[in-house]
Formats: sequence, structure tokens, C-alpha cells
Amino acid sequence: MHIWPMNQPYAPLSASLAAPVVTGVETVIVDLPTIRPHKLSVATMNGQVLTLVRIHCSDGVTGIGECTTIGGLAYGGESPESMKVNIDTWFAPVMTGQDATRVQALMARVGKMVKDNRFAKSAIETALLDAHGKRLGLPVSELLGGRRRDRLPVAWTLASGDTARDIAEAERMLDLRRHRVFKLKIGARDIRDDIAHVGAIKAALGDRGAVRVDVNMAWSEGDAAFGMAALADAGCELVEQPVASTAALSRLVRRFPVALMADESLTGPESAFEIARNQGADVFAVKLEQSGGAFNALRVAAIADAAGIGLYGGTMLEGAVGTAISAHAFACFANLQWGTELFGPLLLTEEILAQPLDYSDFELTVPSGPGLGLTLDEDRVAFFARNGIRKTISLPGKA
Ligand code: MUC
Ligand code: MG
Repeated sequence: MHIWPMNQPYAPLSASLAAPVVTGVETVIVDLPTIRPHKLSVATMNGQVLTLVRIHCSDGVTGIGECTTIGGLAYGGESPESMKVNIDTWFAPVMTGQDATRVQALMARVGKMVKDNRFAKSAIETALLDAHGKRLGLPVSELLGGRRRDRLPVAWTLASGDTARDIAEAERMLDLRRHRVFKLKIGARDIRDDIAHVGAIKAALGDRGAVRVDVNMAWSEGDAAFGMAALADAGCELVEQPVASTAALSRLVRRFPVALMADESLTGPESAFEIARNQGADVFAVKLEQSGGAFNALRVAAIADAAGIGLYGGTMLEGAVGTAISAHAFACFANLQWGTELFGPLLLTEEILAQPLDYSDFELTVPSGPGLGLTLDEDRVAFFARNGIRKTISLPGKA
């Protein structure tokens, strides 16, 4: 493996004939159960599917990346299976033999040959950044411009569908000092039942926990006008994507004493610019996959900053790898007024890292080792891989 000596100025390796190139792109689908059903207005998740990517380079370095979706195709146009097929069939030939050290140039090349596919592009870019960070001996956050913080506040989503169970879950999170900001998934039931559910949880938590809601676009504009007023009265501090229409979002914003956050409407720098131009949100939920990767997420954040829009670090309920690249990017944001929701690995019953991510005192520690700063537990990845060995053997230490 080539590691650039820390005490010498960095000369771009691509300037020499010895620039490492991509030699292989590998994907594997990993199926992991969730700790309980996760109920969104668009789907109920009983498990999460991670599409993991490994990019091998001629200097012996391998980088890892990840893409996930929510509820298969319930959230967007990419599925775990389509991402695997597209990466294997269309991304890999475009990347093989190319300079692995010029991450942005290689992503531009991929962008010319592959339209859309933001989630898959995010995974590929992550793996290239991980490899280059390992090569240079630097955390990915330093390749993205330099981290401003080492720890990120992390909200938790209450989505069991049952008020008493959600309150008990929130109490446990407070006791564990893991989370004190709670996002409630609503929109699947009658709006009055949802408001009662939110009010009951906020009343139980009082000042010990902040309450926000995510409607995942389920409401009409009329529902949203009624709902946002009632949610403000119930003590909810933020409403995420109550309606599908970006135009309707901009008619709802600032009419009620509760912040309005864009999520599904925000699909990268272009939509960020449009929403900002129309003053269509108070807050952006920036997601690495929705943005098309870490560099685009930073562009979205810059647009928000310029428009005076607040920032929140969102998740596509990624596992550890997708969570880590998000953490590296959010650590670089100039502003992160609303914290993050990078709890994805905690929703899964199984660990796939040799050393789990550190969640403590209501925050996640941004890994500080080279690249993403993670090591996969390869035995566990192989065990949980789709069509892997799980069906025929049991894992040591597990019944
Ligand atoms: C979403 O719409 O925000 C993020 C957290 C969560 O529970 O679901 C996701 C998707
Ligand atoms: Mg959302």
C-alpha cells in the first residue's frame, strides 16, 4: 500500500506514471434486521438492505462505500438490487483503469456516462474517498476541506406506530444519554390521531426532549395548514416535508410558529438552489445519497448558508459505512444548526464493523482514522450477504 509520508509535501501521484488506478469494483447486498418495525407513511421496514461497494486500486488500497434505500423503491427510483446491477454493469467499466487519486475528476467521468443514479454515485464516491484517505493517511473529512467538529448531535426516530411504546423508547434513550431530540413519523393515520400522538409524547417528555415530526409527503396542503398549526400548539418544533409539492412547501413556510424542513424535495444542488430562490423552507435535511455524494452535499450546504436556511444532517437509514461518510461531510459544514439524525446503525440488530461507531452523551464521534476510519468485520459481512453463508451455518456466539 502506498501511504504518502506525513512529513513531506504532497505531490499529486497522478502527475507521475505511478498514479494508482482502479483495478476492480465489487458490490455485495447485505440484509440486516431492524430492532423493531420502522413505520413511515410510505412503508414499514422490518429490515434494511445495504448495498456495499469495494473499489480496489493498483497500489493495493481498497475503499468501501454504501448505498441504501428506504422500503425498496418506496422512497425513490433506485433499489438495492438496481444499484448493484448498475454499478456492476455500467459504473465499473467506466472506472476501471482510471486514476484513483483524482476523485472529483473520476466522478465527473462517471457523471458523463451515467445519468441520475445519485445513491449509487454516492457509494462510489465514498469508496474512492475512503481509498484516497487511506492512501494519504488522512480522514475523509480532511479531503472534503477539513472538519470543524469531532462530535455530532444525533436525533432518534420514534416510529413503532404505538404512542405508549414510543414514549417508553424515548425514556430509554434519555436514560442511556443516547438521544434527546426525537423525530416522530406521522402521516399514515388520521391527522387528528397523529396530532394526539405527538401531543402525548411531547407532554410525557416535557423539556427533557425536543419533538419534531416527519410526514414523508403524506398530507395535502389543506391538511398541512391545519396540522402545522396544531403541531405548533402541541409543542412540536419542526415539521419535515408535510406535502410532496415544493410549491406548496413555499406557501406553507413561515405561516406557523414551527420550522419547516425540506427533505424529499431536496435532491442535490439544483433543487437546493430552486427551493432557496423561492424561500421554500426554513431548514434543509441534507442527505448524502439524495445529494449524489459528499461533495454535492457540501454544495447544498453552501447554498443553504447563502440563503440563510438552517442545516440538518439527514440519513437514508444507512448502515455504518453510509453513516460514517455522512458524519465526515457534516463535520465540515460551516453551520449545522439542527444537528443530525445519524442513528442508522443503531436501528439494526447486527454490527458489521470490527469496532462499532461511538455513540455517547447524545452524540456520535466522527471517526478519526485514515479514510472513513472504519474496518469491516468481513466474516459478518459474508454471513449476512444475500445468498451468503447465513442460510447454512450459525454465527459463533449466536444461537
Ligand atoms: C426520512 O424521510 O427522513 C430518516 C430518518 C428516519 O427515521 O427515516 C428516514 C427517512
Ligand atoms: Mg424525511
